[in-house]
Amino acid sequence: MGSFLPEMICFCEAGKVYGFMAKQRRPLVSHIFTADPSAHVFNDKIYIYPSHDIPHDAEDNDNGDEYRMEDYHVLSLDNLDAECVDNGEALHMKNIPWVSKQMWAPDVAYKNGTYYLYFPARDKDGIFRIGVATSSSPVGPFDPEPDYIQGTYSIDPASFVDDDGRAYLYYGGLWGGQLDKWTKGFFDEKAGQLEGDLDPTRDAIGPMFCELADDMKSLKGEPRHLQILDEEGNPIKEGDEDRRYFEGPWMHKFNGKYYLSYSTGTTHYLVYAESDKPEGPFKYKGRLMEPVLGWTTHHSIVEYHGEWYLFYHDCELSNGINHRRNVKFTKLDIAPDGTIKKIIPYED
Ligand code: FUB
Repeated sequence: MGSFLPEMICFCEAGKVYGFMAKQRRPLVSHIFTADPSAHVFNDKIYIYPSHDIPHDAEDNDNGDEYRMEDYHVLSLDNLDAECVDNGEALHMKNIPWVSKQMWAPDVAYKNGTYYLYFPARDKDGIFRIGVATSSSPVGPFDPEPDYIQGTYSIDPASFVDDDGRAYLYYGGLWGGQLDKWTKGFFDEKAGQLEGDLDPTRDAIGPMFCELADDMKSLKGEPRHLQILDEEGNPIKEGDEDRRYFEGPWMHKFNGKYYLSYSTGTTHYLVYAESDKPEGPFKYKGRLMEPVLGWTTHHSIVEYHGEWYLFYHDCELSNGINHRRNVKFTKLDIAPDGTIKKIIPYED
């Protein structure tokens, strides 16, 4: 990658820390490490809900133990040329009774005057669950529910409120995210799909999907796996690491169709699939971003003033340390049929 450095300095004022002047493909803030950006437009401003990486010197492992996050900060942009504002701590795990550690990638939904922050964390038994916290403000502080959302497990919740007001949760991630430990219908510590466990003929595990109940704090019905099909209509196999679901789901709607995008994990791509319905089945459509610097890749897609943007992260500020990430954005070109022009992160 190039050796450019962001041009703006970071400064503090009245208890708020500001980031860099927003520029495409540059870190939005540098005073903290941030990742997994879920971007939304509320009241004509862009709000970004990232993970907050904690620096340390321990080794990485396949369990994701290096991702030790304890709280969330909400970032905001008044417009795409503005300074990125860190609105301070919005939620800390010390205030959530069921959480033991690892507050991973969050997302937010807005409904009827309330903002709902969905977040994964390990419960007291070390099992990843999804919790919810509420606020009357998009930047929090968020008030957590005392227990996790019953029926949930794994990581990376992405919420989607459709035009008809129905709200959905997409979630799940392999390995450290534990989705591959639930294939028997219960949590099996010994199960998994690390490289040596892959069966190239078996259908890949799809992300979880469920409608949210009217209270937005519980599930309506049973969560189930989404199907992602190839061009011939066959389920993508778990050996197809260039296309199979790994983690980081996102849903956007474009010209009446539903687009599920996600990370392929081991091959480090962002890819997407299309459906006529929020619950799928989804047909694989293509790759939307080539690998970034760092192991993980995790994104969101948002429309702002009639244009579409990809929010994502890489490890530019830490020069490649996997758990010291920084969020960025870039403009997306989407054709009328929904095809997304692939982003090559350090070119074009
Ligand atoms: O930030 C921790 C984990 O790394 C996220 O939950 C995954 O999506 C990956 O980005």
